[in-house]
Amino acid sequence: MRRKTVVQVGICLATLIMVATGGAIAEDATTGATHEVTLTDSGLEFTPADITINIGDTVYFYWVDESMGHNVAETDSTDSNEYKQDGFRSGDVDETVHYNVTFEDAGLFFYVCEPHATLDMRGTITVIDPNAGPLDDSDPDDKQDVPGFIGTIAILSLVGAALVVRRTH
Ligand SMILES: [Cu+2]
Repeated sequence: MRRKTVVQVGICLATLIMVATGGAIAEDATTGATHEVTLTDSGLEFTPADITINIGDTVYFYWVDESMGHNVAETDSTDSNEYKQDGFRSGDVDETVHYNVTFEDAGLFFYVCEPHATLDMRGTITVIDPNAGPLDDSDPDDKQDVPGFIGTIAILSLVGAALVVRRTH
């Protein structure tokens, strides 16, 4: 009876570790973090103007009671001042704006403040897929080692449980 309990605990532990590992991987895939972009004191620059985020993350553009009205409008390229058809856009210029955009696709996105585009009031958002692997090759095995290691522990737990089962017979 006691041995049976040990087996059950072993299997439970192995299952828990595997579930926990799977959960951690899933969490990495959709972080859903929010990144704030606001205006500098001059009110004529976005800050941070260039950000890198993960797929599924949200960029929160905001400013409150600015002396001038601003907006956010996606453009085609880093030197375009024209709103890109069907791109993201916060709406008409306003002294106070709270605007969220969630990015579901990897890529490089450009935006301007429409009335101040000619003053170079613009920014970029680089959206990366965290599961596509590292951008550089500095630590290519880093991420794979962790689940591999935990997976090994899970398997060892199962083997241990199986050994206990065998001994009881
Ligand atoms: Cu502006």
